[in-house]
Amino acid sequence: MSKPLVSIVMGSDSDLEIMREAATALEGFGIGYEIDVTSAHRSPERTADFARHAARRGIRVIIAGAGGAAHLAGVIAAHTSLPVIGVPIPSTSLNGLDSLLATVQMPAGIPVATVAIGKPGATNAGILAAQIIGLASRTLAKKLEAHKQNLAASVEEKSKKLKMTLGEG
Ligand code: RP5
Repeated sequence: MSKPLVSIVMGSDSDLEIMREAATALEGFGIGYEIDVTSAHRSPERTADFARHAARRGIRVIIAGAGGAAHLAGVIAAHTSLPVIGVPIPSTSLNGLDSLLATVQMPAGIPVATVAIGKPGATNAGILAAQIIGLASRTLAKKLEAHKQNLAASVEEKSKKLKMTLGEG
């Protein structure tokens, strides 16, 4: 894989099934990434060290997923000027509403770009990271345009199938 430009981190290995979706999206755009576990609460020093050193290691965007009292993205954003995308993980009995509110409600001055709860959010985190990196890469910008065209084509396809099913085709 190419040099990692995106760092995907998560509060626990139990978040991996969801956070894999961010990795899959990045792979689709040919963007190198690294993936690891670090916790805002269980390993605060490791988390701060990671955030402080990410930029000088060449990382351009950080995607952070956590569940429950989900402070990981916010704590990372406190220690770096890199853009941080937060993915709320539905890992408690509150089904991710807790993680969403904990991740999105940052005080003014420390932004975290928070995406939807769970797998759709993780996918979008990967795409958003690609869009940020794509600002400085014509090749990547073209891949992002193609992605939108593919989405539009898939809707046309669904429309045709629906009409066939309803006997209107
Ligand atoms: C959070 O607590 C993690 O991000 C995870 O979503 C949740 C549960 O972690 P485990 O108890 O499964 O390690 O910090």
